[in-house]
Amino acid sequence: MNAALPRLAPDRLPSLGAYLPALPWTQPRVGIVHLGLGNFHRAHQAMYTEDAMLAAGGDWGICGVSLRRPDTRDALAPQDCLYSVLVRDASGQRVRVVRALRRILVATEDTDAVLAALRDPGVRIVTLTVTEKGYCLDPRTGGLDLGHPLIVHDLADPAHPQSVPGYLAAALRARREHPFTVLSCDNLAHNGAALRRVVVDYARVLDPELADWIARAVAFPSTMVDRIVPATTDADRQAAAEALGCVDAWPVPAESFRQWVIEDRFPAGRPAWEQAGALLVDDVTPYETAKLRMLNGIHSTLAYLALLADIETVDHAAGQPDLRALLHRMMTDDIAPTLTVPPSFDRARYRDELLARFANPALKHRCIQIAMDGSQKLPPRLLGTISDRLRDGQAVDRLALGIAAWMRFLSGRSEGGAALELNDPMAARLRALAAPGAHDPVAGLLGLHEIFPPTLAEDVRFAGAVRRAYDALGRQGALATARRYAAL
Ligand code: CS2
Repeated sequence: MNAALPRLAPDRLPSLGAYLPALPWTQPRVGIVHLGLGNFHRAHQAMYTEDAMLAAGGDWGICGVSLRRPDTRDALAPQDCLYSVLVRDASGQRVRVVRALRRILVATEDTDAVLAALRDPGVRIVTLTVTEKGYCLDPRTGGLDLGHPLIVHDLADPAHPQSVPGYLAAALRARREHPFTVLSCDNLAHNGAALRRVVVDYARVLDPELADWIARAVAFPSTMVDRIVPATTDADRQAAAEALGCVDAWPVPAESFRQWVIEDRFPAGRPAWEQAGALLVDDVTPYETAKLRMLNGIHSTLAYLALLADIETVDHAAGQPDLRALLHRMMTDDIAPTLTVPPSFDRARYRDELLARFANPALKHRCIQIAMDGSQKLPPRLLGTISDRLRDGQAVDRLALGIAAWMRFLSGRSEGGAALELNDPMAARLRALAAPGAHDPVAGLLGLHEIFPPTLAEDVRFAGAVRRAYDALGRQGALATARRYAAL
C-alpha cells in the first residue's frame, strides 16, 4: 500500500467531492444488517441503498457481517468503513466513494455482537450475499441439509450459531414483536423462498412454534441482482490511490451496468430503492430465470471452456470467435426459448447486451473466479434449462457441453498443461472422481445426486450428450469442440 498517501477517512471527504454525488448526505443510523460482506454487496446493494437515502433519506445505514474471515473488516475499519467503487468500461473509469456501510462485524470473532446487531429493533431488513453454499441446502429435497456440519453444530449450540439459518432463527426468536424482513441477494432460483425454507426447517427442529411463526409472519421476498464485480487486485488499489489521492485498502472494481429486481414485501419498511433505479415487482421469477439461465449459465459454460483453452479472462474468452459463436447459438436457440418473459422482453436484445458486457475489456474478470463452486452453481444455472428442454423433447447438446467442460476442468489441468485451481465445497470428491485415470469420470460425477437429480442423471439423452461432449473435448480440445457445437 502506498505509505506516502493518507488513508481514505471521513476527514478526507471534503476533498473528494468529485467522487461523491452532489447531494446532501447525513450519516444514517444502521437500519440494515448484511450477511456476507463481499465485493458484490459493496458494489450493488450498498450503492443502491446509498442512492436511495440520497434521494429520499431514511436511516438505512448498513452493518456488514463477514461470516468467516476478518480481512474486509481489517481493511475497511481504519477507513471508518468508507471505500471506493471503480466503475469501468470501454469509455474509461469512474470512481465513487461509498458511505452507506457504517459498521463491520466478524462473526467468527464475536457471535454475540452479530446477534445483538440482528436483534436491534432499528434493524428492519437483513440482506444476504452468502453464495449458494451458505444456504446449507439439501438439493435433493430443496430443504435444509440437517447433516451439514454447521447445522449439526448450531442445533447442538443454538445460542452460538455459525450458519446462516442458525443466525436468522436465533435473531428472529428475539424479534417476535418487530420482525425484520429477510432479503436474499444470491444467485438462486426463488432465493427468498429457498432461504425461508432452510430457516423454517432449522427452527422446526428446535422449536416448532417458532418455526410456524417464522413461516407465517416473516417476509422473505425474492430478488434478482445483477452486476459483474471482479475480485480486487493490487492494480485496483493502485488505481484507487491515483484517483483519490489517498489509500483505499479494498476498492471494488465493477462494470457500469447494474440491475436489481425486488419483490416488494417489506412490512417493516425499506429504502426508496425505486428512486435508485431498482425495479419493485410482485413476482421476480421471469427476471431471475432470465438472468440465471442467460447470464450465469453462459458465464459458467464460458469460464470452463476458456480455462481448458488457457484463456484467463472473460473478455478474451468472449472475443474468441469459436466461443463467441457457441455462446450466441446457446443463448439464441437453447436458452432464450425456455424463458417465460413479458411480451416487452426482447430476448435478442438481452442476449446482445450480455455479450457486450462479457466483452468489456476494462474489467479483466477472471474465469477462475466464475469457475469456483461449480457443484453449487451448475444446478440453478444449467440444469433447469436442460430439464425444461428434455421435457419438451428438445436437444441439449450445447448445454451438456457446459457440464462436460466442468467435468474436464475438474481434472485439474488445462490443454496447455496449466494447473487449474479447484475451489468448491465438494472439491475432494470431485477431484477423486475426475482425476486422470479415474474409472469413467462422467458416470462417477453424474452419480453425485447432490448435483444431478437421479431423474436427470439417468436420462440417457442427457447422460449421452454429456458423454459425447466430454469425449469430444478430450479428442479435439475446447475451441474445436465449441466451433463444432456452435454449428450443430
Ligand atoms: C458470476 C457471477 O462469479 C460468478 O459465478 O457468474 O458473479 C456474475 O458475475 C453475476 O451474477 C453477475 O450479476
